[in-house]
Amino acid sequence: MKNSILFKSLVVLTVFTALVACQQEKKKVINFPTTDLTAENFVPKPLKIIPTNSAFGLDKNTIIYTSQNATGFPEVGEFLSEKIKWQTDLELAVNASDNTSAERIIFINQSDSTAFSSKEGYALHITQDSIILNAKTAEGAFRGVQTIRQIIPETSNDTLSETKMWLIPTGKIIDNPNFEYRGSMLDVARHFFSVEDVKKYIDILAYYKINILHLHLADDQGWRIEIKSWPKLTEIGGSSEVGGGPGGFYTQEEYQDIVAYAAKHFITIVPEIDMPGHTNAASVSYPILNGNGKTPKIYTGTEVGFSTFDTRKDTVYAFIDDVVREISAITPGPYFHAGGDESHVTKKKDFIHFVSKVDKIVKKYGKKMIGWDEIVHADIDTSAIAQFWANEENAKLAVEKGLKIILSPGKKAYLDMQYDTLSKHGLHWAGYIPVDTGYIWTPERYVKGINKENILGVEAPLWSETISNMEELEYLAFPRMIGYSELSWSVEENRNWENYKVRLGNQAPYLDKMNVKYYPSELIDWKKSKYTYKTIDKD
Ligand code: TNX
Repeated sequence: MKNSILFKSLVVLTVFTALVACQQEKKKVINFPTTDLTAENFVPKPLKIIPTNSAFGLDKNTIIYTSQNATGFPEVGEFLSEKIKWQTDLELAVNASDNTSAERIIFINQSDSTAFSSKEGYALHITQDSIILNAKTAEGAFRGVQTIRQIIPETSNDTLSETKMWLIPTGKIIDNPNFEYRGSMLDVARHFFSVEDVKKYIDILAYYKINILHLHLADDQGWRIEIKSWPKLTEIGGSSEVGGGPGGFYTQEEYQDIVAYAAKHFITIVPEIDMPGHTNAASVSYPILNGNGKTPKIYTGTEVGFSTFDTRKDTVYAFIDDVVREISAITPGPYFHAGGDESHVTKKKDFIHFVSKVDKIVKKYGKKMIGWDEIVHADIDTSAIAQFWANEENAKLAVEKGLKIILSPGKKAYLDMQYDTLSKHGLHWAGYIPVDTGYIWTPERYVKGINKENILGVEAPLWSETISNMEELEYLAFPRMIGYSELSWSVEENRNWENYKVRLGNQAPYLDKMNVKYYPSELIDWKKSKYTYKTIDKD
């Protein structure tokens, strides 16, 4: 009896040992180094990070799976695979049917969990075998994918196993944006920027979870979007820019290409036609629109405030109806920006009359009107949004009227302000904005009486009077734009300059690999990387 028990035990032990050996044969136990997920260089900083101190070894056998029937999820998986290839050269299969070789997986899962307070929220659970990204929508999954990209190290560890492994710290991340509108504006009117330039800007914005790109499409010096019913706008109005350069414009197809590219990155394009001031290029093309009593001429200087539409002419509103209709038809986002700033030669009562009428046209085409803070004086209802840039009284009035506010204070958030007196490009009418000044302010408390619930979000405008190519654009936009991403995504308790500046310095490898000529502010200890900026030859 005793013997038989012993025998049985021996058999069980042998089988068990064999099984374990078999398992180990299949899956080698790797001694991962101790990690700390909280010490990673995320920008913007996620809401909650809980480290578990081991590592997920991203290698060539990792497979990406996604919920397959949830809209947009497989595409987000493809996007991640493409970016992992760019970063590591690994070619990871997405939703492969043969999964026998998968030792580690990244699973992008649609989840209706009530824990996600917005459509952009997501949760990441990283263990030694899997990275599970849960999100309610593809948009949330896309934001989570940026977080994964940010924690893939620059170099692989080649000693732990026979395959190269990029070690990702394990733990949990729960994340959700602080503001729903997190934007940048690009002025393509003062100087024109090509579709390729705009796409590169979108690539970088998306990496930092920005979700709005506002395009300033018309100003005194140029009209940049084809309007089929008014062809001279681009023929004449598109032919000039500041300093006398060749200008340019987007055909409707090119604009749609930008919109689609932005949509793939879950970025909404906000088109702006600035009016009734800043309209010289439109009036040169069609002098009947002009209301300043002078003969319009092509303008390549940088003064503001001299132009206006004739606000009492029916033709002007027929024109605006066509422009808003054509642009709205090719803009899937909910907003149309109608400008409204610095209309110094429009009488106040005419301005009020004009903005109220334009608001109705914008609504007729299914969009919400955004305007610079001056629009608050018009008779508009609470669906309009005021973009605060200079006048606090206007912003307060907007809040009293029940409008939401986009914060773009010139002194803090204007990307075209110089860093200091030595800056190569930029203006300084609102002051100098070194990298710390641009980051150290609290949108939630910037204007007394304007609280979190009144604020739709933060936008950093890049006006282009002093910049005419990508290198110059990058000099002003980066690194400051990265700080605005944190100011708009991360909650106040998670924002801290001393902590941020270290994470910012560690963005250098990404920016270098993206060939971004950022301003190497001396306030930041920039991490050395193996990539250096390459000048791109333009013909
Ligand atoms: C003010 S901000 C402007 C722009 C200029 C910018 C230069 C705003 C609504 N108007 O027309 O380009 O300053 O910083």
